[in-house]
Amino acid sequence: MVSQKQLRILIGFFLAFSFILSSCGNSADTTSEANLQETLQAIYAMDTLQAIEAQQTGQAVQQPTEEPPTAEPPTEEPIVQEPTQSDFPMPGEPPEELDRTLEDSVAGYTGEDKKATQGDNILNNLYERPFTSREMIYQPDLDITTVDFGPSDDGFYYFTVRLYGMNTEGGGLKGLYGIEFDRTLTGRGDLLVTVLDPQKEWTMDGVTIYLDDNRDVGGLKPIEAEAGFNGSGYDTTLEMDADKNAYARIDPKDGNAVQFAISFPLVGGVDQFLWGAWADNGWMDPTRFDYNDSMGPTEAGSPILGKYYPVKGLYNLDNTCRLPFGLEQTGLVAGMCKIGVQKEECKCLQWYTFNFGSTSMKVCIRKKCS
Ligand SMILES: [Ca+2]
Ligand SMILES: [Ca+2]
Ligand SMILES: [Ca+2]
Repeated sequence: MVSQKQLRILIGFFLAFSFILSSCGNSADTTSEANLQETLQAIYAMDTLQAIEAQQTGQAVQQPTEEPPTAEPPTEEPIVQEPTQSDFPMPGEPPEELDRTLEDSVAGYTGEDKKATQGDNILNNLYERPFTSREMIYQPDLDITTVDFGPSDDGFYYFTVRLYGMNTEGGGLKGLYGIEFDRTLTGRGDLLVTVLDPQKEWTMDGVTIYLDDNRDVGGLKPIEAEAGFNGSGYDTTLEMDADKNAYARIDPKDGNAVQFAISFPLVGGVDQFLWGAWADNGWMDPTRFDYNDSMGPTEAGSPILGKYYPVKGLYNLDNTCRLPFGLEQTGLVAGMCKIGVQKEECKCLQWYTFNFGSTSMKVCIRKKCS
């Protein structure tokens, strides 16, 4: 192929030659018209070359995008190794030997009759109302029947919250389920671990840890109703880390039960606390705890036949009283279960010391009561 440079020289030479011929004036056989035609063709050829060059120039501008990427290494950014869930200790199976099993009232026995007969006392923040508002349609996946509890030597407290049945529309457990702790033994809840949409395997997905920075859960008188108290309830959520974490799942042996594994360090360096359970598909709003400080019985209604029946403003809700761990069940602390009070003496058979950071804590994981 003729290069651009060679083509340019040829055309230039042709132009010069044409000019000489046309300027001789003695070309008897060559008409000036023919010379003019040749000159025009040469100019046309030059224009075409310029057009090609212009086009190639344009392509040259675009070429960088078609060139292969430079071999320069990408700028190296410092890699921050964030601990991931896979780095955290995972729960195993709940201990075979439980510390306690809490038995809640069961609205399911009279659910079809659109009522509960016991276990609901809004004045004491105790609920047994797994019913829709006003229509009183029973919700089995919100009716807690029992809660198994036991600490394990893998560093987790295990809870199994058993419900009366699955959701009547599509199955599964559709509520917000939670375990609430009172670690100051005052009736004031101070730690709430909830799960929404529990999965088949242990996971932190859907699990939220609530704290109460300004300690106003329960208002001025925890557990006792103070309708109109305008507090912030559980106002903070805690980001989990390798020590302080919680997992949830559906009990692999019972599709009607949700399980929690809550790490010892999350509960904190305490070996005494009260715990209770929640099932909620109504307000689902821990910033309004205690719920009976947000709404009184007239507005909230009641599942028990009487003056306040039926359930109205506070609905689709069940909870339990609280059982003690590491202390005697006197029934004297607000919120502590008054039924099933343990009168026997208990002795710890096996202690477990759990170290995290510079802190260590001792938990009785096996006891014998006489
Ligand atoms: Ca209850
Ligand atoms: Ca119940
Ligand atoms: Ca209160």
